[in-house]
Amino acid sequence: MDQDTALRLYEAMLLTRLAEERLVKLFRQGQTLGSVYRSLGQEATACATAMALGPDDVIAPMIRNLGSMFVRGVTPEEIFLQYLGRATGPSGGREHNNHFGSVARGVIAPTSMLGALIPVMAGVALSFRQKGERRVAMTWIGDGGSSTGAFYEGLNFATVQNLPLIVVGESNGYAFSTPPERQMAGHMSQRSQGAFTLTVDGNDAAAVYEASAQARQHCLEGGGPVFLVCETFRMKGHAEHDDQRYVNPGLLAQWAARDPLPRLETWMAQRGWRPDPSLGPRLEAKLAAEAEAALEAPWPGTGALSAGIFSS
Ligand SMILES: Cc1ncc(C[n+]2csc(CCOP(=O)(O)OP(=O)(O)O)c2C)c(N)n1
Repeated sequence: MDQDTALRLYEAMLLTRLAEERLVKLFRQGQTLGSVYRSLGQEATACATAMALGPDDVIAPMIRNLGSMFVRGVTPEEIFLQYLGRATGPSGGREHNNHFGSVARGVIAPTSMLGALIPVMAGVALSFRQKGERRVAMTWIGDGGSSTGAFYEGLNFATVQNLPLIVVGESNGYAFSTPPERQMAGHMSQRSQGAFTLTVDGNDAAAVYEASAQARQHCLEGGGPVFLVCETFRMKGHAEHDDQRYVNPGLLAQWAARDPLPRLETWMAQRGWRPDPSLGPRLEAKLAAEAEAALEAPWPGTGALSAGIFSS
């Protein structure tokens, strides 16, 4: 990873953390329409994977991959409007959190149904192969989500068809309150069904970037899909309404010591690369202003109820 990429990656990860912190403030003020889903501690798994893609590649994020959307050019302003349910937000108040896509920026809308995006993205990858385009599709799945039928069907199809699909496995310790040993036999990395599999420290942004670049190359060379398993940890509850009392605090402390942001800073410092010290305060000020502006944005009118709905 070169200096420019490392600095951009650091900025995307910091932006993700600070934007989510701002969302938590809005949640505690009762402003968001639902709960807030954090990717605290998983910013490298979301951002460094997307950062290794080319501009024509397509992603389908899940709930802990807000950072991947920022990498593709989605703005915090859009995210605030969306969480606040405003008319000027990406889904006009019909959905909340990060549930919206942007075809122009190569983002397929996240969906709640765990695993469902894998067959969708296998289809996207199939279209690339049919058109002879050098592009890859990427999506993410949690350890819990890897126990769904859709995960198996999608990855199996991609393997049999030799498709340029990267499935990022987020091995992050819990699915709601269920640890992996209560819902799967063996380790997530054993669920690849013949796809080329890489396992990486998901909190080491440089390692995630290199593995993702390798995965992309593997796809572009016609090697078929890659299952890229990132070892990481969900540092918050399922969402802000969940106080994660079922997680051993010692485990959280162990993983806090592996926080991906300071680790990337150290990795960069070893190469003499340093982010601009004013970056954090600048991002915070911008996010605060954007959140304020989003609070002033209009609500959808009643006419929005029937907009976009087919009736005959
Ligand atoms: C098919 C399906 N089953 C159940 C759910 C309800 N559900 C939403 S999130 C979640 C846990 C997800 O855990 P995991 O995939 O490990 O991701 P994490 O939240 O740990 O990042 C469940 C069971 C769902 N959304 N979709």
